Amino acid sequence: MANRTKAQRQLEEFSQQQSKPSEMTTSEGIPVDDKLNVITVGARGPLLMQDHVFIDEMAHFDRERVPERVVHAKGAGAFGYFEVTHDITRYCKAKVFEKVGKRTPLAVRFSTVGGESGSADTVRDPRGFAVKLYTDDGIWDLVGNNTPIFFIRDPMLFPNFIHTQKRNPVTHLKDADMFWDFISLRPETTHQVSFLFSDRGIPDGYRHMNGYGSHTFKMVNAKGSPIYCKFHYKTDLGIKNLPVDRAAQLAGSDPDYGIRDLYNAIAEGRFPSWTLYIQVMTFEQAEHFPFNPFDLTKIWPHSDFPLIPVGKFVLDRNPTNYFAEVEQIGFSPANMVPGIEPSPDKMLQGRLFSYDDTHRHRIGPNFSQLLVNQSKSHVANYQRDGPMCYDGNQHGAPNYYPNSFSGPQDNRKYAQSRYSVSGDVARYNSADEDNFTQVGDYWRKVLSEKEKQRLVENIAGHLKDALEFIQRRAVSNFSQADPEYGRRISELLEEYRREGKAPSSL
Ligand code: HDE
Repeated sequence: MANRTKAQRQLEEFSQQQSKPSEMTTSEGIPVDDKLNVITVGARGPLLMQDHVFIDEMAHFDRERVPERVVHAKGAGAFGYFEVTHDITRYCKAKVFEKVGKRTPLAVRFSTVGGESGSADTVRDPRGFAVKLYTDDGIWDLVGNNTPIFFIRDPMLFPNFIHTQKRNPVTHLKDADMFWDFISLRPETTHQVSFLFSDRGIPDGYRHMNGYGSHTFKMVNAKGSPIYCKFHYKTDLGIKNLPVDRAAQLAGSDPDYGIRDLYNAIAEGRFPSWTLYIQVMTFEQAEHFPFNPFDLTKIWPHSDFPLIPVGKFVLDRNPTNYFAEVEQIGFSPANMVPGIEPSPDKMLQGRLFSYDDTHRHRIGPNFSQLLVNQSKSHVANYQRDGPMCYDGNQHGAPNYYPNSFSGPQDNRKYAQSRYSVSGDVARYNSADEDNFTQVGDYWRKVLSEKEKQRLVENIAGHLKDALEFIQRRAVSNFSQADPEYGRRISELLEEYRREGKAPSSL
């Protein structure tokens, strides 16, 4: 059995590390006499309530699962460090970038988005790429994806958009009408959909894909000068994607392909790494940028805003326990450290509340006390109690502020940069803010002929299952990006129809 992988050998290795098994106890540490037989009245009689060994086990078992994430439920996690390789202190005062060579511990969770916790890793879906940096100034979470853009630009649409990726409430099946109805009604999705159905829509595991903070953020330097920025983390292993047929085969034969690949690579010392870059845009440049620089459906062209290298993310440690360290990890885009601030990007703003809120529901209000979520720098505030408070509850410190008894003090030096805004308070419709220019550029300038062909085949192969009026609306959007793009999809759909594979035959 010499060719078993590290993941397959996990139990053997545990066993080899034990000199002898430890003594079994109940959850309160009381030694257990027999864990194979319940207490009964006579050999065939009923059970007794006094069998605490049995009830302790069963009651805990009944509560073993926390709710899975409403999106990004299936994932893999690992730990490592961020190392600064280039000085960016002229842009940012965050301690994490303080000096070249500085290392900050980090945790990463990769995920698919739409599927449940047991779904296959090799589906066509964006991939989550969330990074938790345990900095000297508390936790900085960069909760990104493997795409520099997103489907929508107004957070109001998010829950409904996600519903279209989930199951039809009647049939409990994924539903092409739901998906393409929404997509075609909201043309701002065209850019991200063109990415999703390209080769990059099915990455080969998690090590061979890039990550992006996606949103526009703000960096502030020690003098208090702000600048807008974007974060890109590019895989040092090079991009690798799975061909559609191989991905489909793996979905059946090895649905945990991504988790396994990451675990074995790290366990065998083949540590994956990513180079972190930033793009920066001054406030003045932002005013003259031809697009809204806070629109998450747009990129900042590298030719105008070149990538500036910053450092490396390295993953060199597997979780020691998946549930404790990956299922219960909680990321939040609201966790920004001094020197990093939100931009007005509506989608980013819309996320700032949602994540901690879902953690309070999913894990519990004291989720930040769990080891994996704990800040490595000190935490001192006036929050107390709540379910599962286990860390000493801030001991004898006063539980109110202000106070005269040396409780923790706030400090104005950490104030965020000031900026002024004006405008009428209203719901602004952003549906038509140039949905197609960048998609057209992508079609004409980025994709090779073979990539174009696979893209239109992937789209038509999925869109064919939607009703014809929805197909037509979707094609019209692709055509507005580039007439050839729409025409080629339309021709393939026509072929499907001729072959009788249109929805009426389903
Ligand atoms: Fe998320 N997203 N999201 N998202 N997201 C969640 O938080 C949400 C968005 C992303 O590995 C949830 O803990 C809103 C963009 C990742 O644990 C939830 C909006 C991007 C992960 C949530 C967005 C992301 C999540 C579900 C729009 C890329 C997994 C469970 C307004 C830039 C993190 C959870 C992990 C998870 C909300 C859009 C990335 C419900 C409201 C854009 C990588 O809170």
